[in-house]
Amino acid sequence: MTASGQTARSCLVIPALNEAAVIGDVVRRVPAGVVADVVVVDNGSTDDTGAVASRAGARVVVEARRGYGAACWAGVEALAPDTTIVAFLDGDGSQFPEELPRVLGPVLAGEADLVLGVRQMRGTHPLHASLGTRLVAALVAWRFGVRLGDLGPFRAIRVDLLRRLGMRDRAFGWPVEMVVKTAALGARIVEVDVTHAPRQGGRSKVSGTLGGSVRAGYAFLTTAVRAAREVS
Ligand SMILES: Nc1nc2c(ncn2[C@@H]2O[C@H](COP(=O)(O)OP(=O)(O)OP(=O)(O)O)[C@@H](O)[C@H]2O)c(=O)[nH]1
Ligand SMILES: [Mg+2]
Repeated sequence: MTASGQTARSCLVIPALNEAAVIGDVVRRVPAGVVADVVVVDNGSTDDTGAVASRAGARVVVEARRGYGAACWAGVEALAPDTTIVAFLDGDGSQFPEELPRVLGPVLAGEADLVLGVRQMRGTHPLHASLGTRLVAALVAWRFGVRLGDLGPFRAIRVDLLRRLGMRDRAFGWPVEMVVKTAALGARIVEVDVTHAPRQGGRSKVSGTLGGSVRAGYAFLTTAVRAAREVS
């Protein structure tokens, strides 16, 4: 039961594009009994991502439309209708599935509507990779008075809130849109520390390169401005 008296059903969605080298390990590291369902959303990988994830025990959903947000949304649409909380983490092994209880905890306790994992970086992290995040955090603080230390991908949200947000971005602005709209609605955001390691194999699609970071940063900011306008 959650603090609100509702029976909680937590599920995990993992977007994955060509992560065959690591996705099996990520799925196997999800602690037993913490989530009712692990959904890996494969966007037409050209490697064995789907088969590896399935062998590791995940339910694999295929989404033809490319994009991080398209994959996350397809995962949400594939959840059982009685799912109350959905968590997200990446399929590249950067986050630690063992830390899922920490990320789910404040939502389960009825203390948060959205929990954001604040990345505690292991190893070097290029400055350019956090530029977009910093700009969006500044916008959210200025516009909605909500101070955030990070906008990382490891997070958990109440499904009823997520459905109210009217999520539109289907690419890398998706996580930003979620945070900005949640802040704009005045819903409760709680931050918890999570470990963040370099990807454990495979190739970067987003922020691993300078060009990728600039593109992601630009997408973050335009999404944030649009989301803020849409809700307020
Ligand atoms: N389904 C789907 N997943 C994607 C897509 N692009 C990226 N991903 C996944 O989204 C997650 C984040 O992408 P990454 O390439 O790790 O981006 P990043 O974390 O900014 O960069 P790294 O420094 O390489 O870790 C990974 O699990 C990818 O497999 C996509 O178009 N569709
Ligand atoms: Mg990554």
